[in-house]
Amino acid sequence: MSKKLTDAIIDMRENDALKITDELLQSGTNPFDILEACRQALEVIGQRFEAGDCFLPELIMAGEVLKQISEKILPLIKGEAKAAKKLGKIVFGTVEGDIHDIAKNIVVFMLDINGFDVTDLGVDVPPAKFVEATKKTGATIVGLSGFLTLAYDPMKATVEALKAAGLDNVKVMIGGGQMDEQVRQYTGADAFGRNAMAAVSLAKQWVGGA
Ligand code: B12
Repeated sequence: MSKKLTDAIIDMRENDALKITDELLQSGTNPFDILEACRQALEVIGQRFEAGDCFLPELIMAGEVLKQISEKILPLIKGEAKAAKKLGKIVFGTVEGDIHDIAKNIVVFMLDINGFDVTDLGVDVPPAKFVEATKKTGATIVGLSGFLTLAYDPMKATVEALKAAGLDNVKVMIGGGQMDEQVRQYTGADAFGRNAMAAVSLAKQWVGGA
């Protein structure tokens, strides 16, 4: 059934994808399995886009479907796992020049329901804005999301701007499509996380809660 969802998204059958999501939820499928089915579909669409087998409208449509599906799913997860106490403050955003936000929204959501007080700065966030928000909130963790190769330099610039502002003790994590350990080294961030759960465990480690 999850495979049916992956195929519906890949084939751009938007209504089918939403219907299958409802059916999966009704049959008690784990919301995380539904998100994984979506992720796989978007990976295929991304590869097709890269190969020139599909174009921007398809990319936009796939993003739109995933947004609608995550809006259906995330509130259900919230019901399950709302943590009572705030473990720490985090400033989060998609870096300058990058507007991919679906993944960021999932990570912010997971941090929130796991007990963190998250300030979400949105997308295309310049380094100075991260610095300003970190100072204002007193956050001890900054999360940088980015999907483009072009996001490497803004990530590096953000890490440098935090240091230049005297926020050396603030821990920085990065993540998103093209990010990996090599990019982490390039940017000078403290850690790279592959998915939302990795973001949660890093944050818990950093506040001493895991
Ligand atoms: C959907 C999509 C879009 C949508 C975005 C919609 C939105 N509101 O987010 C739209 C259509 C707007 C778009 C635009 C563009 N896109 Co685009 N897009 C994608 C696509 C298909 C999926 C991304 C996605 O949301 N995946 C679903 C998420 C949920 O899955 P996930 O990554 O596993 O999520 C986890 C991790 O990312 C992690 N995570 C994310 N952030 C963080 C942060 C931290 C701290 C941590 C720890 C973890 C973490 O946690 C998430 C949840 O578990 C990717 C291909 C891909 N597979 O990545 C291309 C892709 C990223 N796009 C690409 C490109 C080229 C573009 C455009 C430049 C196209 C164009 N010509 O205009 C523009 C860029 C616009 C800009 N300035 O940003 C390329 C990038 C190539 C590159 N090397 O830079 C990709 C890789 C496609 C490809 N293969 O060519 N895109």
